[in-house]
Amino acid sequence: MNTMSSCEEAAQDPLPEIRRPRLVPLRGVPLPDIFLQNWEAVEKFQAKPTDLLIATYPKAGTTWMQEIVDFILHDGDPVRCRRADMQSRIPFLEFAYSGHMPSGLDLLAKLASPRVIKTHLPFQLLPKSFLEQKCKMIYCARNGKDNLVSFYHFDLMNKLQPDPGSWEGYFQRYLHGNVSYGLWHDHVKGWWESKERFPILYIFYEDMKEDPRREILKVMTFLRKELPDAAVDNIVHHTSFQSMKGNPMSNYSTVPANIFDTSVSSFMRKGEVGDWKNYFTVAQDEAFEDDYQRRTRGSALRFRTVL
Ligand code: PPS
Repeated sequence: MNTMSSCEEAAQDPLPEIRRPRLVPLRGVPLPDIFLQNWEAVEKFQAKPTDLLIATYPKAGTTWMQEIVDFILHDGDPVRCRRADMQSRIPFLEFAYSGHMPSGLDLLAKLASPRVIKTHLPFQLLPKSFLEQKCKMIYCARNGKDNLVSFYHFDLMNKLQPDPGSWEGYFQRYLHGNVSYGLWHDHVKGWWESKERFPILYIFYEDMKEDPRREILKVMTFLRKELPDAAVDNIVHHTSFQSMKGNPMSNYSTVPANIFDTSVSSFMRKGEVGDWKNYFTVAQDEAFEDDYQRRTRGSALRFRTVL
């Protein structure tokens, strides 16, 4: 089996300077223009009943959940989970970039079933076949404040996102939904409300931090997978922040340096709950809280911003 990832192959080419994308609204949701070139094919994507979807707003713990799911499906075996990098093991559905990287659809076409698929799409933009095929879906949500801080640092280092500019400017744009994938509140609420009608397991990043084993067991129950305690111990260990940070198959270090500039920030940055306190001013915290109360009024969805 060829274990060299698509990104490693790309990394052997000379590295051109990347022109950062612009955001273009798709049915009112801003997306990087590079993703839209493929949109028609994404929308027509034919899911299979055995596909499992992992959906998140960006920076909400996607990679962590991907690693947990991959470990569960491979019986807690770290060797099988190192077969390829994360982008190849669990492709990113709507990802498209012409600069020597395969699209999510290209990778999915080569993947054997049962496939696990990553998306950041808000529920209303999800290709309909996932619902028609009654695919299982796991949604991972993170409190909006830490999500914002993580997204800001990611946009600083990821050249396939628009330049985030100043912290204050980014803060305001996030609150107005003028960042990739739009308003965080709409995203987390859209998936929350859909879980009554579709097979969606809704998991919180903060719960995973509080008790990873408990949340891993929830995912196993949802996937109808039983494993011995020793395998679950292995999963808890290998999916910890420290383990994943040191694992090139899950820390995105295979992404070329002209795309992820890790001298600015690393993909596995801090992995904490409450880091927002190191960035929010008192005025920003008040503005966030006011906005949050207004936008989530009437919803039973609750987030913890500290543990
Ligand atoms: S992406 O690009 O949207 O797929 O990013 P995503 O994986 O959703 O989010 C990255 C943040 O998740 C943190 N992370 C983890 N935290 C705790 N434990 C584990 N195992 C873990 N793996 C990833 C990662 O550090 C990013 O958060 P920040 O706050 O920036 O550190």
